[in-house]
Amino acid sequence: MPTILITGATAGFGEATARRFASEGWRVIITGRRKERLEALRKELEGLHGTMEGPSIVHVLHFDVRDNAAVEQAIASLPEDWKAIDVLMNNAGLAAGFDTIQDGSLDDWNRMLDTNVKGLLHASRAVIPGMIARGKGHIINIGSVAGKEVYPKGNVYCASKHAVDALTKGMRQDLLPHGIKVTQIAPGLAETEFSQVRFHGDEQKAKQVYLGMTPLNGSDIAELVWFAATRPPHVCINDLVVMPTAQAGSTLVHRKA
Ligand code: NDP
Ligand code: 8X3
Repeated sequence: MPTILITGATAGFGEATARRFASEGWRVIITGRRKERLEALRKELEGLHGTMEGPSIVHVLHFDVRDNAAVEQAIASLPEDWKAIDVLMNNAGLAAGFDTIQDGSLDDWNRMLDTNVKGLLHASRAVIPGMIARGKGHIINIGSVAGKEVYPKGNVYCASKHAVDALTKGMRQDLLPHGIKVTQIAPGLAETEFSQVRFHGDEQKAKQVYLGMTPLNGSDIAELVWFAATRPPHVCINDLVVMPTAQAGSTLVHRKA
């Protein structure tokens, strides 16, 4: 069975994608910083989709994508029969803060750029050599509509997702001779833990983001990852932009009173 490695599988899109792929019989490498969540998810998915006598279908790697040495060490530590990663989902990411550029916090900026841009590079750098050696593979980067347009107070988050957009194109060009597919999925408003993180745990502010409209959810994105990953070998989905029906742009959302 094929293997997918998902960065940021403890919540939101990554967790939903782990559930989706495990339910389809794929082997899933789940990663993130919150180890207890990873272990709980592993147990649950093994219970639902594994067999007592068969090999495990979920493997846990615990690392912070910002720490290149930790990423390298974790990927190198994979048991021999887990090393052939077919799909890498670069999903770990966050927005921190919602401030004008003149009021932004340096700590928030570093968290976003180190996670969304450098974290994606660290995971890719650790996985790509194996894909090149096998002459196949698929990298699925989770960008955002914030990587397609800039909105007020989105400044550094938007810059980080524009970087994901550029890196997706650059990776596709450089990996072309190696038969490696590179896809970007760019969602609009989706209710996960994203806004809780962005507003530093302020539940009220987080809820307001989705007030009066139906946002996307983790399963909606997992479905697109599944679609992209299961096209025939000669087909690469380059870029998928997806918004809730109630959204037509970063600042254009139709809300019911
Ligand atoms: P969640 O906050 O629900 O999940 C984020 C995941 O990223 C968690 O599993 C978290 O794991 C992981 N993560 C964050 N920082 C790190 C780190 N330093 N090292 C390792 N893992 C990390 O958010 P979403 O599921 O919504 O977000 C997933 C991706 O989708 C992000 O890249 C986000 O920018 C993007 N996105 C989100 C949208 C939305 O509206 N929700 C829309 C468009 C794009 P842990 O904390 O355990 O490490
Ligand atoms: C998350 C979507 O609109 O909050 O990337 O930037 S948005």
